[in-house]
Amino acid sequence: MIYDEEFETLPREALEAIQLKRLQALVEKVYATVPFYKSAFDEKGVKPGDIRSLEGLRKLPFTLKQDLRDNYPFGMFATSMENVVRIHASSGTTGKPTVVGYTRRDIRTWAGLMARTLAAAGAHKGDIVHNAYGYGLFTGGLGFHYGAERLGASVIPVSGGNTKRQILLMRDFGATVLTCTPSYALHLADVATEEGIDFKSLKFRVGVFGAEPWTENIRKEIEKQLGLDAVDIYGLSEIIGPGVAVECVEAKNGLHVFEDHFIVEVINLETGEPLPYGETGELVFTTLTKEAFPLIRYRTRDLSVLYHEPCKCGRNMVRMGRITGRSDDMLIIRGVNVFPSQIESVLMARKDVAPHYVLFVDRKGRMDTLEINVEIDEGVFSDAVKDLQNMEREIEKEIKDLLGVSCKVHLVEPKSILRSEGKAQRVIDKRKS
Ligand code: DLL
Repeated sequence: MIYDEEFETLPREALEAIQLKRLQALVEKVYATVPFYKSAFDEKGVKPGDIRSLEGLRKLPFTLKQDLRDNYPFGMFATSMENVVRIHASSGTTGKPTVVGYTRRDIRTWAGLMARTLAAAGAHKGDIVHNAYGYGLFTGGLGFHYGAERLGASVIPVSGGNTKRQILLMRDFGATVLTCTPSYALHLADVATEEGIDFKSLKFRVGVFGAEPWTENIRKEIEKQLGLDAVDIYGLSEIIGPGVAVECVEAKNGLHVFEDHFIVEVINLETGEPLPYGETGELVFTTLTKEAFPLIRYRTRDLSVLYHEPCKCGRNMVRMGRITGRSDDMLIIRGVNVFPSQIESVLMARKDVAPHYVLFVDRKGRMDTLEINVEIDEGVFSDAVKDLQNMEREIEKEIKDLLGVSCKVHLVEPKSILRSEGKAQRVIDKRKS
């Protein structure tokens, strides 16, 4: 179902007219209210009145994560704190948290976008949403919560943790929509099996999974183990939280970006030049309707690709491909650029290992080392050390063939890798500590 038929199916021209009007109002506003933007615009010699077309966006400066840190905590807000009704923050791996604020209208906008998101994923009024995204400073829990209520579904604000009890609640309440990170979805399935419950016998029809990278193979694995349609959702605290882009359940092929609220660009990492449709680069977003914390050309460091071919669901907005990595999670191992997602694709293409792994990167002397712990699939019964060693060598060869780096693979016992209730940590780079 299309929740916001009027906007989600707008012809390109009408959509761009709305974007331009909103962009012009936005630049006026941030120039007048956010000292950071006044000086960034002045430095580039651009005035709000110079933005006469959407192409004019290219004249505007980028905003970097560092700019948010420099203005910690509330320095980027475009309204006085009196109008801010909600604060969220994301911790990140280093330094200060990134702090974001919402006015009352921002919360309404966000709820509307999340209702669209859930509807695109196939949820509707009457559904029971088991919301296992974390509640708190993280935007996942409350973002889904408000969206589900707006849609008219019943939401169970279960948050992360206490997995056994979650299984019980899912079964007894008959939830039909599951919302959590993809890694937690797999963990839920494992725990259900341990509890003697076949996850597939539960009432779930669809799952809306995001907040961390995952791959097509993980999607297949989740769909097989959980017996539901697994849909990808993308978002980040800085832009609004979840609700920036989502796949439709009809096609499950690329995430529709809600372009009446966000302008999306993909840029070349080195030059900062916008790239044409179909080319991979860094995603950059400009928020068009946010009041408390608007952002101009925010560099997300997430890598993806945009395409504009029409989708069979009828939505007209540009689609982005699955996130294939982050510009800052790229590991350089002995000079070779390696994205964890590439290693995951090798592992997940195999039937004999489970979708649970950790990469350890270290330096011995002058040599970078890469070791991979991956759980053996429970269905593989061989205890013969020789068989397991052969499997390890085989995986090492596949990785070497694909990426050109040698590594050491260790098969570990099923369920021995720590499960996360939120975002999974899959890379431990000891060179950084
Ligand atoms: O993760 C918001 C969110 C909540 C999205 C629930 C989806 C579902 P942050 O904690 O600020 O916000 O983290 C944002 O997570 O820049 C990406 O690197 C990553 N990320 C989010 N969704 C996806 C996805 C939320 N579908 C950061 N695929 C982003 C890959 C994702 N990475």
